[in-house]
Amino acid sequence: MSDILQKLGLVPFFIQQLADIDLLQERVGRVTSVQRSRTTVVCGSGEHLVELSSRLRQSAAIGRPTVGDWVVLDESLTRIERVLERKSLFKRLGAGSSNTIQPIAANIDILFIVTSCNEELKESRLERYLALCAEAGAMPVIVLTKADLCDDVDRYVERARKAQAGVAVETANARDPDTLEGLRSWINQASTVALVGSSGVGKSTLLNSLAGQSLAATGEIREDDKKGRHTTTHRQLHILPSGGLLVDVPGMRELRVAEVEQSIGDVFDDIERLARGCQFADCQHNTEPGCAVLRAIEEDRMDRRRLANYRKLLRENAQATATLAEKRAQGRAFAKVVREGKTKVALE
Ligand SMILES: Nc1nc2c(ncn2[C@@H]2O[C@H](COP(=O)(O)OP(=O)(O)OP(=O)(O)O)[C@@H](O)[C@H]2O)c(=O)[nH]1
Ligand SMILES: [Mg+2]
Ligand SMILES: [Zn+2]
Repeated sequence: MSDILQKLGLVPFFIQQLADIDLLQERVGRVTSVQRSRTTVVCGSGEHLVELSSRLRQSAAIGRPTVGDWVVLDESLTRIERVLERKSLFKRLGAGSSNTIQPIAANIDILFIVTSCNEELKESRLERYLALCAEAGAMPVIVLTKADLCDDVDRYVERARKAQAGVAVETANARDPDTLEGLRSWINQASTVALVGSSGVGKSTLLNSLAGQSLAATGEIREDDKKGRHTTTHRQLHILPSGGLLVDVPGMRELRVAEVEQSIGDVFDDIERLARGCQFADCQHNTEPGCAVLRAIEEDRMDRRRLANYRKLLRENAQATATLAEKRAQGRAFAKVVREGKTKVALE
């Protein structure tokens, strides 16, 4: 196998999907960026700017190649013909009213959920990222940057740890490579790590420090509210000189969930365990008598904010899931009308 494919993380899971290995290895590559209609794929023969086959162009966003995907190109290496089955996919419901699932990064092993040791850290946002990470099939690591600007790092670590039982938490000064040993221990030769979090938390700074060179631009944050200025504008897969792959993702403003009920349950396993002790099997932990979750809150064993966020995520998820199902049913009905119309025309 070519050295570059190995560096890009071509592991048996993908190789076994290639029927004709000798032929396909020349045409197989990994998507390193997608900017509007320009998709960049790196193959054994180098980097190629490619188009999508008409079938892929017409497929739903989720089926189109995204950053991190393994793909097969046509013979002229100018068009993506096929997207290999994904090992994992980090996705969210599109911002605004679009109601489409947007893929963010495919085939990632680990998600670095980056937040800072200042007022930027919000437990509810972490819980949301963790639910999406569980759904993606990736391993989460919460990364707390700006530890150098904070004199009470332990308190932030403790808050982050509570977001999900057993979740790994690492602290860092993203600007200082000597403080990144904890993070490096999660990155190995063929693994892909995606960096997600709000603008200005230091994702690109981490990338540059881990790479030992400036691969991405970084930007100052606003002094008044500590928010970033959305310096990174597109997702990009980078190969680290020391091995391993990092996907730098622009700061996310909105992180809507859909079709993640099971994963919400994973993140809030503590609440779901308590709920088994509620008097009513369908207890909403609202005002019901005999509610074990409310009792835990009264006895300070559970955080009121955490319960509120759990319920909020479940509600939001149920609504969005129903809307998506409706949209899909409409799409199917429309396709049927078109199909039947065509048959009729053919018969006439
Ligand atoms: N002192 C200190 N500054 C940091 C740290 N991490 C990031 N910064 C600074 O914070 C600012 C924003 O960093 P970026 O790396 O551009 O943030 P980003 O997460 O990539 O932001 P977007 O690309 O907008 O999503 C820069 O001025 C960094 O130097 C840190 O751990 N300590
Ligand atoms: Mg950035
Ligand atoms: Zn209850």
